[in-house]
Formats: sequence, structure tokens, C-alpha cells
Amino acid sequence: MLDWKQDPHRRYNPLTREWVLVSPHRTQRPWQGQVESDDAPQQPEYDPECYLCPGNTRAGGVRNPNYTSTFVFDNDFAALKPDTPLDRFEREGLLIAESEPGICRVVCFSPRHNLTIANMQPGDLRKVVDAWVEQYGELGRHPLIRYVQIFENRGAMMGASNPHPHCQIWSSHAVPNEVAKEQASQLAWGEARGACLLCQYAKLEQAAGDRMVEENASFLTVVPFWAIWPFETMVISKRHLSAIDGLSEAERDGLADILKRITARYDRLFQVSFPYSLGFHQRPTDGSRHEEWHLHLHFYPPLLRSATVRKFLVGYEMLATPQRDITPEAAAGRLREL
Ligand code: H2U
Ligand code: ZN
Repeated sequence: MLDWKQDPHRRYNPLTREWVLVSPHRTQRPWQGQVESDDAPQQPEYDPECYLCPGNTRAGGVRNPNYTSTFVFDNDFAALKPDTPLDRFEREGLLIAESEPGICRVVCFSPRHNLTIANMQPGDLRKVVDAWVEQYGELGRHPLIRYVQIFENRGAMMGASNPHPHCQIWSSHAVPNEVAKEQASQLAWGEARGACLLCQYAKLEQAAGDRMVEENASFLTVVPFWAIWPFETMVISKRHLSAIDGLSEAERDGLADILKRITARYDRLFQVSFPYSLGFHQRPTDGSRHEEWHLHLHFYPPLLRSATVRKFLVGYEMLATPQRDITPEAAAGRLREL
């Protein structure tokens, strides 16, 4: 009999239809690799050098208003531009390129430079949720925009350029890779089984319990059975909703609550302001109903065993298959305890 807690095995991700290698016995191995410093020194409430703080001038020369809650602006260094003409290039099916119009924005969560989701007030976080819903609607209504990707890079380790609490929105003409994979899987699942993949998965995890981190009335947080990052989690809406524009008032509060809870758990895990990339996955804004889509968020945090030892996706993982050491069940157990 295989010992699923100890023996090497691989697990299937039904959302991407890809595999992850799980090697729990490797947590025994010694570590002499790179140790990074905790890059989150105490921050002031207002930083005169910060380009996101109220009243300061941004790199592009524009001055921020003296905003008092959330603040949204067009990214001064946007990766996508709305006036890009539609065009396509192809040679023998080998060289293919498409133009990519889009709109990139930055959302400041709070005027206070030294806050994070974990230590913002629930009422203020609710305003962030409202800003996300508004932006999803506004950008999604643009005739060229078919997907609105809301994401946050938290911490210098994840490439965040600034500790001021903020996220980015990249909205594009094309549906991005990860979203397209999940969409195809959810669609195929629905066609084959007449059910929603994530509705079914959420119920299964609630019943099993060992990968559950927590839940409130509207959302649940699990370490997915197929997680790649050591303390990866997925936040899933309990109701079958295709996107954040379907959230009720109570569910918007519920989203703010569950995000504050999981980020607070992360911060307690290694006693550090926990780095991660966070992102919503939801219905493309191409005008179709997309009943197959089930609203969820992914947290991809890199820390592995302390504030200073992180996971990299290199070697075998770049060339073959992603791999994890600590089991998702053990990771969920640790997060639940905090
Ligand atoms: P990150 O911390 O995830 O890098 O997000 C910050 C974004 O803010 C980044 O995309 C933009 C950068 O282009 N930015 C401006 O739009 N104006 C500025 O003055 C500096 C940074
Ligand atoms: Zn700031």
C-alpha cells in the first residue's frame, strides 16, 4: 500500500488538466541554498517618496489627489494600450502573432502607506471589493476587452515595486493562458457531467476537511489537492457565481472577511509580512454568459519553511513537472492552527 503522506506520487489538477509531483519525504533534506532577508522593514503611515501615497507625484509626472479611501488610475507604464490596432501575422502555422489592445490600471487599497489586506479594517476592505467590482464592470464593457485580470503582487520577493497597499488590473483583448486552460476544463466538465467543477470540488473539500483552512457564509479557503506552491490556497465562492459582478452585498462583505482572514494567517505563519501573488479567475467579458465559470481566487505564496527560505520553480519544474515537498494536507493543517 502506498503511504500518501510519505511516498512520491503525482496529483492531477482538473482546472488546468496538468499534474504536480508530490515528494513529501524530501522535507527531510538539508538546506544550504540561498537565504533571503526579510524585506519588510517597518513602514511609515505616509512616505513622501512613495508614488502611490496621496498628494505625491507619480513617475509619469501626474500628481495623486488627496484620496481618502480607494484610488484607481491608469498605469503610467501600461503593458497594454487601448489604441493598439487589431492585427494578425502568420507564416506556415509556425510564426503566429496577434496585436493585443488592452487597459492597465493600478488600484490603491488605502491612503495609508503601511497597511496590508491583513491589517485593514473590514469596512475599508469592503470598499476595495467594491472598487474591484466596479473596475471589472467598467473595463469589461469596453468593446475590445475580453478579460479583466485583477491581481496583487505582495512583497519585494514577488516583484511588487512598492509596499503601499495596491493591486493591478490588466484587461486584454485575448483571454490569457491560465484563464483559457481553466475555461476549457470547466466547460468540458460541465458538458460531460452536467455539473459545475468547482461547486462539486468545494463540496468534496468541505466533506473531507483535511485541506480546508476556513470558511464563512459566502466563501471557503482550501489548500487545493493539486497545489504547487507550499502554502498555496484557493478561495472559492460557495454560491455558483461566474464573476464578482454577481456578488450580493453580504457576499462582498464575505469576500473582504475571507481575504483578511487568510492573509492574517499567512502573516502569522513565519512572523513576517507574507509575500504572495493573488488573483481572481472569473468569467471573460466577451458578452457570453459563461455558465461554466465559477468565481475563485488563487494565492501563490513562495515561502517554504521560514521567512527567508522560498521555493523556486526551476530545473525539473521548468523542464518537466512542478513539484512540492510538504503535502497540501500538512500545509492546510498548519494554516488552520494559526
Ligand atoms: P507592482 O507593485 O505590482 O509592480 O505595481 C505597481 C504598478 O504601478 C506598476 O505596474 C505602476 C507600475 O507600472 N506605476 C505607475 O503607474 N506610476 C508610477 O508612478 C510608478 C509605478
Ligand atoms: Zn505610499
